[in-house]
Amino acid sequence: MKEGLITKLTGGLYTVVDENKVFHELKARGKFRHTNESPKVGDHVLYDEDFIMEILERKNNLIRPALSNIDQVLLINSCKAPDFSFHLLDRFLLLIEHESITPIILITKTDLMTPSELKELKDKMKYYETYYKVMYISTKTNEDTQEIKELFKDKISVFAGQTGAGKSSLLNLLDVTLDLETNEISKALGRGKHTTRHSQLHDLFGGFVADTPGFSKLEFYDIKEEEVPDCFVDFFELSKHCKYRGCTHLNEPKCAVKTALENNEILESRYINYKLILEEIKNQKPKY
Ligand SMILES: Nc1nc2c(ncn2[C@@H]2O[C@H](COP(=O)(O)OP(=O)(O)O)[C@@H](O)[C@H]2O)c(=O)[nH]1
Ligand SMILES: [Mg+2]
Ligand SMILES: [Zn+2]
Repeated sequence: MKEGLITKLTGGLYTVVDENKVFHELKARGKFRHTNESPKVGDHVLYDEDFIMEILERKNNLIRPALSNIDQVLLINSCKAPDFSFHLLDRFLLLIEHESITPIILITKTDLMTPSELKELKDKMKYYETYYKVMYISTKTNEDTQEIKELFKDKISVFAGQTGAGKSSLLNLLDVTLDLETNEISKALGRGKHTTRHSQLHDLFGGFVADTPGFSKLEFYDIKEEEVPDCFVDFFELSKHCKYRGCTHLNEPKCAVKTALENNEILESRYINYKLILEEIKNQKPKY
């Protein structure tokens, strides 16, 4: 049997690319029909002439969109239109960290901020740069995209971010042949619930990029309350100095996170968002 990567699924037919970049059209073996683990885009699989025989172990597994083995999420946040939100940024980071995927923060539409607004934002974003790669871009001002293109090599990447943040515009700037529709909000919403959109991986800059945005639903149904502290990487690093194991950094004495907050070593907005999100997760009703 040979090994390959699923890049596409249409009408029950899988497209699998092998190590020589040769594409094969394959069906899934019958046994997958009787399990709820059917092959999905992003899976590394073993296959023979016509059939996918085995799914190799996944390092992560997204339900919506259906994608597996994602290496990184390019998290797109616009400066304005929609306005930059630290709350949204922290929500996205939690969701991405929870799936053990590496986030890369890309701040778009820098042309819409005044120099002083942009400086203020960049100063605050320095905090995140301790833990994450942070990059700035405007698709309107012919900026150099080389550094962004280099992110993709040998990786499976997904774009995420609010509608209108500039995901499609950025992808078009990176590769004009993609020719994605931009600013088609009304159209996207009118598409109807029943049309399933399957994701596809595009061969781009030496890696693969998914064409559907990941983490489009910013809900926390899969995240347990006790998982939240570890998904805030900055708090996680400090937590080894908290007196209590499993410290939630709320009311426990001798909490390293709260000490750091008092000493201005962590961003106040980050702690506020942490508390808000934790409260939200505590109060959410189980989904049936
Ligand atoms: N001023 C400015 N507008 C942008 C920039 N990038 C995208 N836009 C605009 O923002 C709107 C939404 O962009 P789009 O790429 O469709 O966002 P998506 O929903 O995240 O895919 C469009 O009208 C774009 O022209 C940018 O860097 N600067
Ligand atoms: Mg788009
Ligand atoms: Zn603590």
